[in-house]
Amino acid sequence: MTTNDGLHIRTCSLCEAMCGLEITVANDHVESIRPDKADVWSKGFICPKGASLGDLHHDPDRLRTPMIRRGDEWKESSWDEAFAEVERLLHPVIQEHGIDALAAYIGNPTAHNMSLARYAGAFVPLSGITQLYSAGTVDQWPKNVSSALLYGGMWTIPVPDIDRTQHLLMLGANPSASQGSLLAAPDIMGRLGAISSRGGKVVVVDPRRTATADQADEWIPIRPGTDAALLMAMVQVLFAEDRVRPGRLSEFITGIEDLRELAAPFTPDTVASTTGIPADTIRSLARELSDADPAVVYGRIGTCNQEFGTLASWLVDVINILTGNLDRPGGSMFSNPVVPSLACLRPPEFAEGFEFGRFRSRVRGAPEILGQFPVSCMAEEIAVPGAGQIKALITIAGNPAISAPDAGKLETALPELACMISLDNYLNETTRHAHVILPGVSPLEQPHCGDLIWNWATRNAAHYSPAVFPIGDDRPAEWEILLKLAGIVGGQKAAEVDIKVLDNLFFEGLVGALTTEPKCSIYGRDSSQIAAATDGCGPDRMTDFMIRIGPYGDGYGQDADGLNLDKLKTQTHGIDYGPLEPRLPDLLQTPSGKIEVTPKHITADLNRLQQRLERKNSGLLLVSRRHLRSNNSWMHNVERLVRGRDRCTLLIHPDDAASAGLADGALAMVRSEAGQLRVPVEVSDEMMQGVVSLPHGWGHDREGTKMSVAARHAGVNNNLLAPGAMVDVPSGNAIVNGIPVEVSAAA
Ligand SMILES: Nc1nc2c(c(=O)[nH]1)N[C@H]1C(S)=C(S)[C@@H](COP(=O)(O)OP(=O)(O)OC[C@H]3O[C@@H](n4cnc5c(=O)[nH]c(N)nc54)[C@H](O)[C@@H]3O)O[C@H]1N2
Ligand SMILES: Nc1nc2c(c(=O)[nH]1)N[C@H]1C(S)=C(S)[C@@H](COP(=O)(O)OP(=O)(O)OC[C@H]3O[C@@H](n4cnc5c(=O)[nH]c(N)nc54)[C@H](O)[C@@H]3O)O[C@H]1N2
Ligand code: SF4
Ligand SMILES: [Mo]
Repeated sequence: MTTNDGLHIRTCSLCEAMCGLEITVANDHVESIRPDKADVWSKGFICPKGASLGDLHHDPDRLRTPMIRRGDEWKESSWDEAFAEVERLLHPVIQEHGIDALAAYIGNPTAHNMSLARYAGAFVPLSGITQLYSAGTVDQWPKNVSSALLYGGMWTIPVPDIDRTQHLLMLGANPSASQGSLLAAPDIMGRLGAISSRGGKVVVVDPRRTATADQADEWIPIRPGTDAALLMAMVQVLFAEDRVRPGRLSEFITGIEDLRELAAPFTPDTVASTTGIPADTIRSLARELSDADPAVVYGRIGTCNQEFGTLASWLVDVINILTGNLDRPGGSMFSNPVVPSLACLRPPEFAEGFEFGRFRSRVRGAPEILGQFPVSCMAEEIAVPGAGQIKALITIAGNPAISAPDAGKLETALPELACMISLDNYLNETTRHAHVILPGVSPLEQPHCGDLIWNWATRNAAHYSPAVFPIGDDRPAEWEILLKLAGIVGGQKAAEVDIKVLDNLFFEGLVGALTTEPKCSIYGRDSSQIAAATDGCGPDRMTDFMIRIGPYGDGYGQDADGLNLDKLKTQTHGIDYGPLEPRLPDLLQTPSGKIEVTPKHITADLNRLQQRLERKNSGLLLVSRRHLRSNNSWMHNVERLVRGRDRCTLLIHPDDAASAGLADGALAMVRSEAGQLRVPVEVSDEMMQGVVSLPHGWGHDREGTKMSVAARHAGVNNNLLAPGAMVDVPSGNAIVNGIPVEVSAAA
């Protein structure tokens, strides 16, 4: 028996559900993964992805050794050689062209990885890197903008309290596949079913009758990209029918009367033909919501990465505010995480409130939003020569070649980089262009303790899991890789970067900053004493610190019974502090200290929405979808998750299929302004007429990758069809839902 053998209790870090697992290891091999019934948070729920973590861990294609590419040749290398190569390639670029010639792209798994989540925030300031791109601008950036302006924090995002609500209006989300997003709640479908069982109602607004819509009490098909028009009309009805009742929060809200005026033109009759939803239906949606007690509106990715992402994201909250459902049990609430996230600390540059467009992108002049340009700018910033051109790129747990719009342009741009470094576990569609790949670890090879995800959990809970398979001393952890990279980018020689020094620098800086934060429990304390009283290093030390200054922490001596990391570690099945409690007005960080319900940056976009109402609906629109057995682009190499029927199909309504001369299973040619691809069709009345759906995250047929299973189930990359210039104006977020396409039979 080796040391890792036995039963391990652990959180699945793949998605926001954060399920507890029982992992049995024998002969250093994962024998079985079962739900942990004693987990205080997930209570025995698990999905097929969690059960396949062993396959992922043992996947022979997963990289464990650094890789260096010279021309078309890849060679395994030692860590020292790999970091020396990073230095060799990166230093001349920075010396010749300055730090602005180096960009970083940060991908989604960062948020689910204990090391990366905590040290991406260290990498950026320590390296001095200025050009930041992320998956966030194809995802939730509109919600970040809305929350920054409404509440004063980009991650101050309220969560629908689904366990206590009597009415849920859900737009652009399909938790039957995603298991919840900006909404952490294991067994979410069971919880939604419980709303109906206790006499409440679930209404789903989606162009596709998803499995979520199927289970719901009502499905309302909507023309993609028009949720803002629907929601604005609901606001109009609330005012017109004297149903606006913000309740307890009234004295903490500014701008309600402005809202009445702004909403006036958007009557249900004016938006009906654009949205495809009859005016009477819109009126009943508003009335039912305002009559239900409590009720909540929730919108997710379909309301974000679309034409009016910010307006729709903002209006979701506006309706919760107007109906008195914000910050109230059964409404839309703010969690109070046991382990607060560093990401939630407001950057000093926004101390006086949020400003946008402080600088512009070089090629298309896109304004910076929350410090980032749209990820769709990245391809042109690499391709177009001139001062400020991106010459080097570091990707951190991201696969933009598949996940970013205008994938065709990025594919031609990436090979032009003088230096590309990827911190990633696979040789895939993106990393095949890298000069050096620094492998991360498998989810079972590092401890886990979530932070940011708990920000939108339906309860205040926490869980710490030790690594199942320790990586040993010969491999650096991902936080160490990030610090090493930060040092090299900062100008140090690879061999001379002292990770310990950088870690202390970052940690002590953090402690110092928080002792000057009036709302923090250690305000005014001696920061060197606090730092000295925190043991260890790396993510564990940071986690201990955040727990202790958090709402349930010991406050470094303030509450002897309070929590710290050691105590949390003894709670093998997690710790649960119960359902969410009201947090307003304390949480507000806006300049006025109130909820500023009509921020100009957002309401200015209503003109664009008004113009949309004048545009006639025509042609087919493409939307994306997810599947329970996929995880964005990167888990298609797990055989048991991809076997069976081909999932990468174009879903199309029978009438649209007939017009295009397509029978079920036929090969279609799909064309957009950005590109074209061939894909088999699946004819189904689950699509509304005029809308087709393709999953995202496929297209594994590229040469030079090392994902043998995925290559056999390649599918197509739907971002070849997404025009990079299509962005939601106030956030810069990509529009990947609602792309005009033509569909015909492939020759
Ligand atoms: N058309 C369309 N495009 C979309 C979307 C859509 O709905 N439609 N959705 C968007 C959304 S919401 C998102 S979040 C993005 C996702 O965009 P990305 O984050 O760019 O893509 P992922 O597919 O998540 O790729 C993750 C990468 O991280 C690597 N990886 C996985 N785990 C780890 C780890 O622990 N450590 C390290 N170092 N690497 C790891 C994988 O090998 C993979 O290369 O895609 C967006 N793009
Ligand atoms: N199994 C699995 N789980 C995942 C992921 C995964 O890839 N696989 N990805 C993770 C990530 S990164 C994210 S961000 C979350 C996303 O989680 P969700 O937001 O639940 O995302 P989807 O499942 O893509 O569902 C989006 C729905 O929006 C609909 N839609 C498209 N356009 C519009 C529109 O204009 N209006 C409206 N009302 N609806 C529209 C689509 O038809 C689709 O049903 O899932 C996470 N969880
Ligand atoms: S739902 Fe599945 S992937 Fe998500 S945390 Fe639970 S087991 Fe993991
Ligand atoms: Mo995402």
